[in-house]
Amino acid sequence: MSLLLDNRFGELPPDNSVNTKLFLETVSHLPTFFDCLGSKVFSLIKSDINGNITKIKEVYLKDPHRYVTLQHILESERQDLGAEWPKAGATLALMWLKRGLRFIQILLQSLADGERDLNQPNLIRVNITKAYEQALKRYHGWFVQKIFNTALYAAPYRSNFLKALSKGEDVKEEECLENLRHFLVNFAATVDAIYDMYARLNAELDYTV
Ligand code: 0SG
Repeated sequence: MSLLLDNRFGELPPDNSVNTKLFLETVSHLPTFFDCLGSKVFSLIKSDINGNITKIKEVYLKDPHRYVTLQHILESERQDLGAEWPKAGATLALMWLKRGLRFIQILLQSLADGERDLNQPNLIRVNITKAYEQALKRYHGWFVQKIFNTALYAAPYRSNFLKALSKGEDVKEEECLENLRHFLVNFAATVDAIYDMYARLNAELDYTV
C-alpha cells in the first residue's frame, strides 16, 4: 500500500464544504512523511505544518458541533475575534497550512505530468521551484527564501522521492505516478475549495514573513 493511497482525501460534497474532522484526520498523516526526507531543514517545515494542524485541532475540539466544516470555523472566528480576524486563531493557521498544501499539490502534479530538467532528470528541483514560486515565494522575505534554497539543495533524488511516497516499497515508477494522479483528484479539489473559501470570506492576507 502506498503512503499516499493510505491517506487519501475524501470526495467533497456538492456544496464543496470541507468536513473539519475528516480534513484533520487526513492532514495529520502528512507531517510524518518528512521523517523519510533526511535533512534537518525538513524538520523545520514539519514543525511549522504540525503547529498549524495542532492549532486548528485545538479550536475544533473545543466545540466539534459548532465547527463541523472549515467554513464554520472561519465564520465563528470572524464573529468572535473582531478586529484581530483573520490574522489570528485557526483562521491564520489554516491560511498558512493551505499554502503548504498548495505547494504539495503543485509539486506532485508537476511530477505526475512528467515535468523534468532534461540535463538532470533524476533531480526534482524544477518541480520544487515551480511549486515554491506559485504557492509560497510571495509570502516569504529574504531569510525564509534562504531556508527554501537550503531545502532545495537537500531535496531527495526523484527516484528516492517517488519510493518514499510509496513508503519505500518496490513500486514501479509508472505505478507510483498513477497513484499520485489518483491521490491528486480529491486532494486538489479540497485545496481549491479552501482557497475559494478564503477568497469568498475575504480572509486572505498577503503579508510576508
Ligand atoms: C521534497 C522537497 C521539498 C522542499 C520543500 C521546500 C519548501 C519550502 C521551504 C520554506 C521554508 C518554510 C519554513 C517556515 C516558514 C514559516 O515562517 C512560514 C510562516 O509560518 C506561519 O507564520 C505559521 O505557520 C503560523 O502559525 S500558526 O499556526 O500559529 O498560525 C504563524 O505563526 C505565522 C506568523 O503569523 S503572524 O503572527 O505574522 O501573523 N510558513 C510557511 O511559509 C509554510 C511553509 C510550508 C512548506 C510546505 C512544504 C511542503 C513540502 C512537502 C514535500 C512533499
